[in-house]
Amino acid sequence: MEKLIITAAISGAEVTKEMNPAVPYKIEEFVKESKSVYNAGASIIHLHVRHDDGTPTQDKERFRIIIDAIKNECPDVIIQPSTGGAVGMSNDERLQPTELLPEMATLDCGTLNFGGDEIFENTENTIKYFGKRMIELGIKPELEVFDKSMIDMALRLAKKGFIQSPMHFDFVMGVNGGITGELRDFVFLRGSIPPDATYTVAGIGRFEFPLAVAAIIDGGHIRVGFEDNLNISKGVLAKSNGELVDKVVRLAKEFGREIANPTEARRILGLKQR
Ligand code: KMH
Ligand code: ZN
Repeated sequence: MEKLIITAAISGAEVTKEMNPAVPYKIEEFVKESKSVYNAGASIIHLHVRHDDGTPTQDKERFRIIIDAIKNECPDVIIQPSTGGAVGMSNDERLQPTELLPEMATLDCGTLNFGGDEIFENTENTIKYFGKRMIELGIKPELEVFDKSMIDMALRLAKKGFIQSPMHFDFVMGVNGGITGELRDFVFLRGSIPPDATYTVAGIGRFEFPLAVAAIIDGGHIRVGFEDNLNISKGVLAKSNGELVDKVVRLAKEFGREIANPTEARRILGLKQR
């Protein structure tokens, strides 16, 4: 079994300091949270950025400043910018961080309800547009799937040349409007991807750690972080993103699964360091 790649989704676009005071907004807070996850064993940082007041932004310059500041402290960490951004942003607004030529970026594979009146919109043409852009720029997409139909969409678009193989999926499980985080649904998703594909699983809220254990046993990879879950245990806020990564590392050790460093993660995912 390959070593375990841990991705830390340290900020997201929806969670706020009111929900957990450690959610990063300012540059120094992004650096602090990045160091906490890197030192704990994460090799990938899934990155959304904010203005100092917490407003989510896909501004290229804000990404550049925060990525440079993170790389100063964590030189070999893999930065995976979001191209999902926040609900309501335009396609070109969302794509801005790809101009910085990251090794990886997310590629969201379908539209879904996102709670209340919110719709996270990713039409077929949007997915094609993002996929084509990432092929042109040599960026490996992490295919964000919130439901089984989004795997089917990715497989169909791969046949048409908009996504290259081997594919790397992120099963985001437990979003209101997406697939649940039940083990039955995890088994369904993981059985629906091609044999040469890799996957990571991001369980939302209470699903984060049970699904982490499923991936540890199954040979998959794991995403944790404030974007997905703010608590270290029921009713107890995590003090940092690093505390969430620490818990995954402890669980992996219990099951004898070793943790991948960034070099090993690059090999497993076929990334080229720039
Ligand atoms: N913030 C969500 C609307 C991604 O990073 O690609 C979308 C999201 C997915 O977080
Ligand atoms: Zn995200």
